[in-house]
This record gives sequence, C-alpha cells and structure tokens, in this order.
Amino acid sequence: MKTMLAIISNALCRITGKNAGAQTVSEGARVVVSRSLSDFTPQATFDIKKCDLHRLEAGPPTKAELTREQGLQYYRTMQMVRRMELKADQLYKQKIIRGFCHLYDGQEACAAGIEAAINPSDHLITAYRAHGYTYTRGVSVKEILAELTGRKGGVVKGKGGSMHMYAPHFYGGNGIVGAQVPLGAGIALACQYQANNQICVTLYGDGAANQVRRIRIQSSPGLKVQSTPRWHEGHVSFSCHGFFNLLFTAARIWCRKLFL
Ligand SMILES: Cc1ncc(C[n+]2csc(CCOP(=O)(O)OP(=O)(O)O)c2C)c(N)n1
Repeated sequence: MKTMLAIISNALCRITGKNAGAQTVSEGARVVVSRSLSDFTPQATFDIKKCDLHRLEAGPPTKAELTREQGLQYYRTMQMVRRMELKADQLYKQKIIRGFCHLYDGQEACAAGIEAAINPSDHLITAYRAHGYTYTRGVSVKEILAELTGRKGGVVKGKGGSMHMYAPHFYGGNGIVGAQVPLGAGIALACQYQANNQICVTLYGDGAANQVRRIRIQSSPGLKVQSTPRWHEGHVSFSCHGFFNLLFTAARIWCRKLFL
C-alpha cells in the first residue's frame, strides 16, 4: 500500500513539476499534494498546420495562443454540451423524447471553436444536429431539453423538437439534407448587401457535400464548415456521400449505354 501511495504521489508531483520529497506527505492512506494557482501556466502556444490555399494570398496564422480563461471557457462549453447530449440520449432510450433525436456529442469542440472564432452578432445555420449550437447561441439547457420532450417551456414551445430549434442569429435546425446551405448563402448575401461586417457560418455533413459544392456566391461573407461524426444517433455509418456518389455514377453510365 505504501509503495502504491509513493508511486501515486510521485506521479502527481511529476504533473505539478514539484519535488516529491518537499511537496508530498504520505501518512498511511493520505497523500497531500499542495497546488496553487501559480502552478498552472496562464497561457499556452500551439502550432497549427499550414493550410493549403486556393485563390487566397494569405492563410490563417500558423500559431495560436490560448489563455487559461479561454481554455476554461471552451472546456465548460464542451462539458455542458456533452452532458446535455448524454442526458438527451438517455431520455430518448427511455422513450421520454419521441420522434427524432440527433445528438452532437463527440463534436462539441467544433461548436466551442466556431463560437470562439465568431461574434454573437454573426449568423449560424446548421443541419439537424442542432442541440449544441442552440446552446452556444444562448439558449439554456433547460429550454433545449424541454423542447426535446415536447414541452411548452421549450425554445420553440415544444413544436420543433430535435431538428427545429432557433435563437437570435441562429437559423436552425434543418431536416432536409443540404437545405441549410442555400439558406446560409442567402444570409451571407444579406450581410453583403447590408455591409454590416457580419458573416454567416453554414454547417453541413459529408452527406450533403455534393449539393454544397455547387453553391458559391462570389465574395459574400459566408463560411461553409463540413463536420463529420464517425458514429452517431441517426448517422449513416458508411460514408453516404461515397455511397450515393457510386449509385449516381452507376446510373449515369447505365443511362449513357442505353440512350446514347
Ligand atoms: C434531401 C434529403 N435526402 C435524404 C434525407 C435522409 N437523410 C437523413 S440523414 C441523412 C444522412 C446525412 O448525412 P450527413 O449530411 O453526413 O450528416 P450526419 O448525419 O453525418 O451529421 C440522410 C440521407 C434527407 N433528410 N433529406
């Protein structure tokens, strides 16, 4: 037991960067490691992989600095989304949430990162995995869970459910695969007309990628983000993008052979 405690205390000391003898008191079953705020680094710098550029003169920076407050804020957001989604998962399996329930756990970092990069006055639109963004756009967990369970206290009075939640500068929650992308392009175009210095972030999955690539509005302030879950509630576990592409190509070859 004593050896085990010594190993644990040494490991803790290694993490805090302190001397084991000076900082750790091992008294029977007690291991005391003193840590103060000064033990934590106030900021960290990260190298970011250089992006390939297309028709751009300069890319995003290759270094990023993260302060302790920012890190904690991102972590809080991610934890909140994860816990909310795990609860929704449980409620769905208990049949308290009926109908659809498309979860966003595992992709929380996308929501936290995108929100950190834009302003609350910028616009955001997504597909049907909308719970996380509804939260980051300012709706409370209580209202989201109430919406999922079809209650009056829900963000859209229990009428929208999992796929149709909205908030200021947040346009849902769209059930038709890819439908949010032209809507997002329209919002970006409106920002361009109004010259209000706002942008619109449009999110889509790999399943919508084919439709999305065809939509491009010259110089409008719209950002398209593809985010792909690996395993998810309601997710097609094989790459549906690749599968439908294959089907489409086979049908085209067959039609050509028949008619041309
Ligand atoms: C126009 C249209 N076609 C088909 C469907 C049925 N459908 C629902 S989810 C889905 C897969 C979408 O995959 P993806 O866009 O990658 O989103 P993910 O579930 O991976 O987040 C499909 C084909 C739909 N909702 N709308």
